[in-house]
Amino acid sequence: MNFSKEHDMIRNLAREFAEKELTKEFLEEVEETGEFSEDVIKKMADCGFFGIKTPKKYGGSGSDHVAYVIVMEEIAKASGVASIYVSGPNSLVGTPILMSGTEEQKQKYLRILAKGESLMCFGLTEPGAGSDAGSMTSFAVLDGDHYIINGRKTFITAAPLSDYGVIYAKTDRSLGSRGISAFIVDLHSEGVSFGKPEDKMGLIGCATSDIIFENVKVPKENLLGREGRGFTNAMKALDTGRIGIAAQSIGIAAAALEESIDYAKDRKQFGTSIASFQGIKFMLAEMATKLEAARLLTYEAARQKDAGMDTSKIASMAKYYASEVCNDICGKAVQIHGGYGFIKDYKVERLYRDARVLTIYEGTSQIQQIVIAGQLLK
Ligand code: COS
Repeated sequence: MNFSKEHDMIRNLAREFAEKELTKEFLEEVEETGEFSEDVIKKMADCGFFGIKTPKKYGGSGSDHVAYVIVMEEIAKASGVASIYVSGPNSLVGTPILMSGTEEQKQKYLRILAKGESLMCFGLTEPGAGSDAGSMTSFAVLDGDHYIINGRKTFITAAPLSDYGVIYAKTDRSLGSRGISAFIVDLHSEGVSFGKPEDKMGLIGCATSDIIFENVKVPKENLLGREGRGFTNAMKALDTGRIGIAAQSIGIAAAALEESIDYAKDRKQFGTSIASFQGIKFMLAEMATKLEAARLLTYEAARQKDAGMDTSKIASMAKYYASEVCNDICGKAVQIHGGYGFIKDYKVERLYRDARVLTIYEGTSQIQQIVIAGQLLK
């Protein structure tokens, strides 16, 4: 793949950052404590990783989706959880504000996000509304100068760490998904509380929890976009978000392949390195081929996005394929490592756990298939 000079520079910056900051010792500490240093989050923001495609006038770097994929790939290769912090401000939170925000909202929130001054979360999912996001029951009613929000959001990435959230709620129950609106909510408002952080299988170091809204007063001017356009806003945000998850997938998969090659060359059995066995060679060849195909699809999705094309189908294809392939590659990486792959001293153990959610969050593989088929058949 050919990249511009600017893209090569961005890749080098992300790679150098990962080597310097996301060290083995640091990541072990994250796994042990479940906490990710605020200092490292700030350093990522200082490198410009939180506002990669945010226009310069809103405090971002003014680059493009290819650059975003590059950074996600490189950071995820070192640490899946670190790439979660990159993903939020650039995609699920930044995109809805960039797309639908007023000039004032953009000036305020995009700047905060890009500079890493505050984290923000994306509140769409509810206990009873996961894949069927349009069936949410959170409700917002206009009362004078404020909306009053009631409801519960679930599995919200970074919720307890965030100062603000882009929160979706129905403003008209009779209109189905056309009755959903988006709001920017100050999560320090009275009536907002958080559930217990989930004890997750992977991506440890970024707390995920419920957010509960009990008669939360949100100023009228915090409506994001027009009333009733929230669902479309969320779907468009996911079109961008899914390219980011594809990038995260190829980063994690690339790390698993690299670890497997090194291990296979090093590990001796039956008097020779296991890399000399056909059974291992076949696995490595399959892993590398699938990874390359996933990379091409992911970068093509980013290129189409940068060209202003409708990327709904290709974003879902990239997310679907790259996340499935990543799970396959991480599974094979553990297999190649044998018993060592099952213990925490080896990086592939973490990669295998981190990979698991990739075919689930930001839309399951089955939802991606529905989106792809919907586009094919329309
Ligand atoms: N871009 C713009 N608009 C979109 C869109 C997109 N990618 N996808 C859907 N819409 C619009 C439709 O055009 C339609 O608009 P109108 O009401 O004006 O006609 C509206 O949204 C409803 O679309 P649709 O009928 O297809 O919605 P469904 O309820 O059938 O849901 C799926 C569609 C299943 C694709 C959607 O609910 C989805 O993506 N679910 C997964 C949610 C998810 O990823 N959750 C993870 C949370 S973040 S970790």
